[in-house]
Amino acid sequence: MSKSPFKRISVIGLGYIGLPTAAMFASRKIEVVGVDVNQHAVDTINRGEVHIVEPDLDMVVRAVVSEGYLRATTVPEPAEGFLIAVPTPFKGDNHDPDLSYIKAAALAIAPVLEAGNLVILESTSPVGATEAMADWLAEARPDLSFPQKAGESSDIRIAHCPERVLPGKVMQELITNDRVIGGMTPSCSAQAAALYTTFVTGDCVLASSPRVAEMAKLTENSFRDVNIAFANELSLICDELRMDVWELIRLANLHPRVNILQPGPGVGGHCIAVDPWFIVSSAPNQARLIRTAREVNDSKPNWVIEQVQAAIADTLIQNIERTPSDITIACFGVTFKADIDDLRESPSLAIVEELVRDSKCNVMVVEPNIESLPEVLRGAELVHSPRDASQRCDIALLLVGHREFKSTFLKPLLDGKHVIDAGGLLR
Ligand code: SAJ
Repeated sequence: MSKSPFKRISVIGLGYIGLPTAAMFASRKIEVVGVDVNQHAVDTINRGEVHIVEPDLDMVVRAVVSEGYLRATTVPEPAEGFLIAVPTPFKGDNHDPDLSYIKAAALAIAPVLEAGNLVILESTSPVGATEAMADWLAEARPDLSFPQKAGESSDIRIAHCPERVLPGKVMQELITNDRVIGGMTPSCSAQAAALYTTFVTGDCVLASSPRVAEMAKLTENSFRDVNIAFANELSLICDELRMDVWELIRLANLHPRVNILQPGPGVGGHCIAVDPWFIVSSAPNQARLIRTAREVNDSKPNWVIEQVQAAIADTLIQNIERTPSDITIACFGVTFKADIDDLRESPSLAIVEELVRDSKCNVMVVEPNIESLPEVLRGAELVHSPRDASQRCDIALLLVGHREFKSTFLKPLLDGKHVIDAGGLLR
């Protein structure tokens, strides 16, 4: 870590990445102006509170707002460095990237840009997005020179430095993870590296271009997606061959060069299930494995639902007096991964949603991390006690391995129940 040459920076987009990043710079006594289009987020932050859940973030935001180092606003202000951390969702149904948030952020800061400023794109982006951003800025400010035309002598420096932090460990990984820095010129990279070394203790590694840095981030998440797809495919094969996939993976992983990930109900979150499509969109004819991995992971929730339907049919056959409304299904976990409260893009939530809508059974949701069920699960019952749910259910659908669902505790409770262990909770 070193003393920053930057005295005042601005972070555009105060979400899951932007707010922790803004708070981290502010904690190093740099004046940070946070900008967001969401007035509620701005007001919340200015009260020293947070609108997102991330361990330790609330504490840091409270401190830096009260000390005056972090302030939020809806209107960009001049600064020496700008970091853009806005969403890059899909456009339409085709999985093509939507750069409109990046464009809107670029056009919002353009009027306040001054010669000598650094602009960093942090949003996970398809290859070419940083160059597109540079073009939008140059169009908006013909009075300034940009690296795509002026090279090293440009007034404005531009770089792509993708965020790579794991939700749930953001405040720790922001500091310790290595950073990939892709400047449009060597001095763009050098300036960006100088900014991050304010708090990053990992290495700031320079990429030869923003395009390689963009691709590196997409590659990391695609690597993980392809490996999870391999595990998910094994779970289907094992079901067909009547084997326990968890035992199989444990045995195969004894090999020193094999490290298979875990199958589950599907891949959730907004990163791993999204980013591989950006590669497919850029090189559709080459990215065949990456596309297939996405399809394998996306089809896993339907397979789990089929397992539940088979269990319901089985229960009805065993007792012909019963109807589906006499059957209770307990679903263990609905968040997108273990030990968080985030329901966004959760495959488990999608599974339970369909069961509530179509199964005609009573559905219990056992979820220790949320206080109330979302509207899409209206009709289901939220239960906090795994013991209570286990006693009352006919079918136990195990989805997310929260720490409250330890195998040694759960296994005896579920004795005699019809168990579908999609998340490997009993392994
Ligand atoms: N999952 C499995 N099996 C596994 C591991 C994960 O089914 O063996 C599932 C999880 O249950 C979850 C999904 O995959 O539904 C994604 O979870 P995750 O913990 O693997 O990753 P994310 O989406 O929370 O964060 C990822 C991280 N990327 C990598 O690990 C390569 C993080 O470092 C990135 O910064 C983040 O995406 C991002 O913002 O892109």
